[in-house]
This record gives sequence, structure tokens and C-alpha cells, in this order.
Amino acid sequence: MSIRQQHADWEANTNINGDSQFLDALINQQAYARILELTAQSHRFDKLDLPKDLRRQFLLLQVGAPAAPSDPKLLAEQTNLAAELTGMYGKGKFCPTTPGAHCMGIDEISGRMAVSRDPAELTELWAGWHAVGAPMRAKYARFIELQNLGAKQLGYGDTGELWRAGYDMTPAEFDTELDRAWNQLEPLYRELHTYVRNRLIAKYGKAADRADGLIPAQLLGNMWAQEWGNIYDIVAPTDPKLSSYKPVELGSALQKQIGEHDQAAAVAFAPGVDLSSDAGHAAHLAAGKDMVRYGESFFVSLGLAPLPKTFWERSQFVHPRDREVVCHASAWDLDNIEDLRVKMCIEENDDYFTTVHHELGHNYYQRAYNQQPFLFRNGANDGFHEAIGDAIALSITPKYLKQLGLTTEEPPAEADIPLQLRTALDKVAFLPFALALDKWRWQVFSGQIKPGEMNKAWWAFRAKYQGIAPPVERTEADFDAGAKNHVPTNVPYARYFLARIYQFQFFKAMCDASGYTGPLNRCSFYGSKAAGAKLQKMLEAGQSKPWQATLKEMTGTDHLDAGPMLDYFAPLYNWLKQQNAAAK
Ligand code: X8Z
Ligand code: ZN
Repeated sequence: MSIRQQHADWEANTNINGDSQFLDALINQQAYARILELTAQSHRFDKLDLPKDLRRQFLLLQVGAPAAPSDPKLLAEQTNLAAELTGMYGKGKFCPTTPGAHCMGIDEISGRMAVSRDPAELTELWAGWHAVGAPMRAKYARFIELQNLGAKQLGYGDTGELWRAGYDMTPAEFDTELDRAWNQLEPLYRELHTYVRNRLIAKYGKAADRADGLIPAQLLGNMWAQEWGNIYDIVAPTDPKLSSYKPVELGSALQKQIGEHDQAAAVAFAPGVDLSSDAGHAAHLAAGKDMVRYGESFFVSLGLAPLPKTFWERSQFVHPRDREVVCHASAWDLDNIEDLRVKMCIEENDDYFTTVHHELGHNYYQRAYNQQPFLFRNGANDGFHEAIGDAIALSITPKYLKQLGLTTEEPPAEADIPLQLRTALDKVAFLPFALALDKWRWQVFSGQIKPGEMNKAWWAFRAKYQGIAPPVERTEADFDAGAKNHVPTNVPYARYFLARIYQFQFFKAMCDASGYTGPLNRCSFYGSKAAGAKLQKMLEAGQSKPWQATLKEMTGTDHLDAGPMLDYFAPLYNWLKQQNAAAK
């Protein structure tokens, strides 16, 4: 992306208003028009025998072209719609009708869904938030239409095909690859689903027990039922031999440690403090920065350089008090060199601790490839970009948390099953969500799903892949996909499916490099310069070669491979099968 686009996008995301949206749409319109021109011109060289690097840069220019019509009026309409949909999501709120209740944004609602165990409240939160989608419906349908016009001009059947063309293989091959990986992992997911469903029925009774075997989506601790780790307490093993493991209460441990080490931040955790006061907000910000320091210190322990001073000055760490922002976490490199930033609304809890590592993975990647030619300044593919920080975060083991002083105990080897279960709730449960989202979107793009059946199809995919159902009746007046950030903001999602698998491949490679030989789920390569050197080498390559070559150098394998993930969870898989057989 060009530098001016990044600045305009940054402004529209961190200060949502009519003016920032107007300027963002305008700049994107100008940039797209220019890229489309250059892309069209580049085809003059298609038949020419070019040096390999140059040939690849032309290819990346062409598959990276925006799906946008070249007609200036239509292009303007599209970029305006894009800015508007992003703004609608960012400003989205649920205002409960209960007297005295205040309006809540998605981050506050998510915090409550993580801890509430009251099915009626969960349903209310779920339905309240999903209402943000409905007004997007018609706008989204038009947005799809316009993008498809652009994709066709570029020579693709539809925009989904263009999205799937960016993987150094044909779109059809890419489809097959995803299905192959899912086939490898689906048996594990099915056991997890059955086990969790049984435990939810034990906890909630009828509220969880649907005759069709689907799990009600509001009961899984997450608005989109995409990661289930927040309900670990409900599904934890009851066998006394296994209950020696209690997950670290990371939120309170972090608050305690930050409060003890940082006077400026301590105020944020004082009882009754008003975070909207000057002192409260300053402390909240200081605590947010401290959260990010944990992530940075992991990368530094591997031998990578600390983040630049400007990162700490220019990032948005917590929700500003005076304006609307898109809270959904993202990582930025505004000058494509060293102006790195994150945009987050950090709270001191488990989920954000992981997200901090995820985002910094993006920033470290961006900085590492900044010596490459412009068109190579990208992840080997987008799944790589999403997997770096997650591969690091897999090293957040109890042993690592003990090293940091965030827990005092390291659970014994018998606790492997509970540990793996806690991880699987986030990692394995996510796979069919990611797949369902883009399989749905690809069919919306291709026209297989008509505008009048978008919601019905959304739930058909969610039932088929995730095995979940909405808590209340849905109709075509609803647009539930719009309640998930990446749909209105138009970010492709297959990347996260890839990343969930690649991260175990990377993790294993870095564990091996660090000299670790024990069970994979207990490995932490914190402090390993050898693991860091390996990582840095992959990051520096950016998109300069086909990802298969980059992956091969890193892991010895040249394809998406569920093997390391399956190895990681093998003991859990057996245990789940036993539990489910016994429950029959
Ligand atoms: O969107 C994200 C990151 C930013 S790229 C916070 N993730 C996906 C999501 O939240 O849906 C990370 C995991 C999946
Ligand atoms: Zn990401």
C-alpha cells in the first residue's frame, strides 16, 4: 500500500468521522486508479523474458491489484462504501433497554461474554451486537457488485477468485489445499465439539441441548464462537488426577505485576478509579504500554531489535476518550520502513496478552522485510503474516509465565491434557470458523449465494463447518456476517485458517532450532538466539520468493502441513475420544 493510503486509513480508523472517511475514500480512490493503470500497462511485458525477480514483481503487482472498477464514478462509490462500512462497524454499539444500562462497544461486550454464565444475558449480548449488521446489508451487496466489476476487468471470474490467486498456485489448487488440511483436522475438531457440547449440556441443561446436535453460538465465550478458551472452566476435566492444572489467571496476574512495577500504571487498577478522568486515562495508557512491553521483550530475547521510539509515541494502545475508533486490533507500518504502530484498545486480560504478541509479529515482519523492493515488502503469503506472532505466543507456557513471575507453579506432566484442552479451545475451535467465513464470502462473490439469501447461507456454513446455531431466529432482514469485523472491513479470512496451521509448523521449527527435545506443547523458545536467527531470516525474505520455498527453508516442508498441529494435540485427541465414548 502507498504511504498516503496508510496515513489516510490510519486516520479513518483512529478518528472515525465524516471528514476522515471522506479523505480516506478519496485517497484510496486515487491510489486504486493509479494502480489499475500501472497493472494494465504491466501486461505489455507478459510475454517478455525477464529476470526472475522482475518477473515476480510484475506478477505480484497483477495479483495484488484492487478489485475495483476503473470507471471513476463507480470507483468513488466503492471507496466511499468501504469507508462507510468500516465506520459503521467501528461505531457499532449495543444499548440494552434495562434502565440505567449504558451503551457498549464490541470490546466491552466481548469482555462480558467471556465471563457471563447466564444464558439469558449471553443471548441478549449476542443479539444486541448482531443488530449492527442489519443496516449494512444492502450496502454490502452493492459493495460486492462493484468489487466484482473490478475483478472482471482484471480478468478474473469474480473477486473471490482474485483473492485466491495470491498463493503461488491456481485458485482451484488453493481451494483443494484448504480442504485437504481441513480433512486432516476435522476428526480432532469433531471430538472437541462433541466433548464441549456434552459439558455445556451438563452445565446449562436444555439451553444447550438442541435436537439437531448444534451448539448454541452464544454459549462458547466469544461473540463469533471462533475461540472457546474463555469457557475452559465449564469444560475442564473433572477427573481428580487431571485437575491439578488450573490455568493461570493471567488478567489478575498481569494487573498485579504491572501495578507493582509501574507506579504510573498502578492507578488504573485502584478500586473505584474513573478511567475517563485525566489521571485514570493516563494510568490506563501506561498499563496498556506495559502489556505491549511483554510482547516486545519476547522478540528481544530472541535477538531481534527493540521497537523504535516512534512506535511508543504514535501507536493507539487504549481507547481514546474523545473520539470513535475501530478497536479491532491491527498492526501498521506507515512509511513501509520503520514507522511501526499498533492500533488496539488494550485491557489487561488473557485475550489481549495473546493479541499483543500477534500484532507485534506483524510489526517485526514489516520491519524485517523493509530492505526488499517495494513489491516484496509483504508476508511470504498472508497466512505467514498472521502466523508469526501466534507462533511466538505458543511459547507462553506455564514455564515461561513462571520465568516472568506471572505464576509461581509449573504444573506437573500429568497436567498435559488440561493444558492442551485449554489451547485447543482457542486453536482447534477456530479452524472451521475461518473456513466457513471465507467459503461463504467466496460464494457471495461468485453469485452462488444470492443477495436475498446471504444470511441463510451464512448460518448454513456455520452449521456445516462449526456445528453451531444462532440463539434466536434469524431472517434475511439480518446480516450477521456484518457483525464480524473482517466482513465490513473487507479483510480476507482464509489467511487465518492457514496461519492456525503454519504457526505449529513455525513453532516446531523454532523449538527444534532452540535445541528443545521434549513434548511440543511444553516447548518455549524464549531467549533462544538460534530460534530468533531462523525466524529473522524468514521474515527478511518477505515475499521475494514463492512461499513454498520460504517455508521449506524454515521448516523443511514446502506445503501447508497439519502434521505438527496434530502431533501437538495427539494426547488430547485420544483423551477426547475416550471421554466421548464413555459419555455415549
Ligand atoms: O483479526 C485478527 C487480528 C488482527 S489481524 C487481531 N485476528 C482474527 C480475528 O480476530 O478474527 C487474529 C485471530 C483471528
Ligand atoms: Zn493479524
